Amino acid sequence: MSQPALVLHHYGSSPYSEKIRLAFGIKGLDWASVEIAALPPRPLLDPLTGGYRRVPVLQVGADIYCDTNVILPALDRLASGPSLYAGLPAGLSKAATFGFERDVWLAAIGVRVHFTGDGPADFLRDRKEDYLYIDMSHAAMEPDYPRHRQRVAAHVAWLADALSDPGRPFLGGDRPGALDLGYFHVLWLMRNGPHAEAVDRALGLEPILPWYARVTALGHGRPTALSPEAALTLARDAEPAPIEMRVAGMEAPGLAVGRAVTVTPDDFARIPVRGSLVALDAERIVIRREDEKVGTIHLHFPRAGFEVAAIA
Ligand SMILES: N[C@@H](CCC(=O)N[C@@H](CS)C(=O)NCC(=O)O)C(=O)O
Repeated sequence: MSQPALVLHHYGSSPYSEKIRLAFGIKGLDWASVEIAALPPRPLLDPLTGGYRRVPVLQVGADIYCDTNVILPALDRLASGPSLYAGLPAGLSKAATFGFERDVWLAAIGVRVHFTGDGPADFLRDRKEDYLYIDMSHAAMEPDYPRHRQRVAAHVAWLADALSDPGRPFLGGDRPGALDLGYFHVLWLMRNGPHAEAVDRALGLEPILPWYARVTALGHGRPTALSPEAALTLARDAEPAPIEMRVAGMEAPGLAVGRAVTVTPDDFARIPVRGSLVALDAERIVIRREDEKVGTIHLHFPRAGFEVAAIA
């Protein structure tokens, strides 16, 4: 398979970005790394995303993949290297990851804040107003710490059970995959830093630390730094790739190819992205946008966790 240029827009402390960096490691890929700010403004990313503000974003020429739930299947489809869905049915892996991330994301942030205290004021303001819609200061989250700890610990116990067979180094068996990464990055959010051992004690992580070390050792593949300006040029000079899917089955009235639509996350950072509908099936939505800096681009979103609506 010829290797398309894979560009990841991300920042170092982002757990969802770590999920994708490790996927590059599993697949042994070369990739271009565009480091972005941990909070907006991100003026050199906006032309590519049309307002989608979460991180990471994968760019393959003029195709932009928003959300890790669409990035991982895209990597598997487009890039060489071992499958991210070896050992387990892909649907099981996707469903378990989605459910786990949804159930524990705020609780995991609460656990982290318990051990690390407050971030800077502008960070707290941004996360409250434009991302999580809650106050993630230590003072606001601390009363919920026992509930948050308990919620995460219940999932950790299931994870420990799933990994209890010593002949099973990864969740899918001998080979690492997307499900390992879905669990790992949330634990990484909480453990990353000098307080790791305290987190281990609080959550009962001891039994799964050998697995955690194995996932860490997968590494990040081979990144090369790319400037955001060069990424915009790559998009401008490329055409969106032909897509293999069309609008399929049983959809709401008005969802036809070419129709103006919005695509909006249904959990955090609920900012609608406008475009014209290119394709939609049970797993993915693709919309087309025109931008003066980058020309025509296709944005790809997962169905799970996003709402698509025709614009009246
Ligand atoms: N469901 C999304 C969640 C992404 C997400 O919440 N990412 C965090 C960073 S790890 C984020 O966007 N935080 C706000 C920001 O960086 O602007 C995915 O799988 O990509």
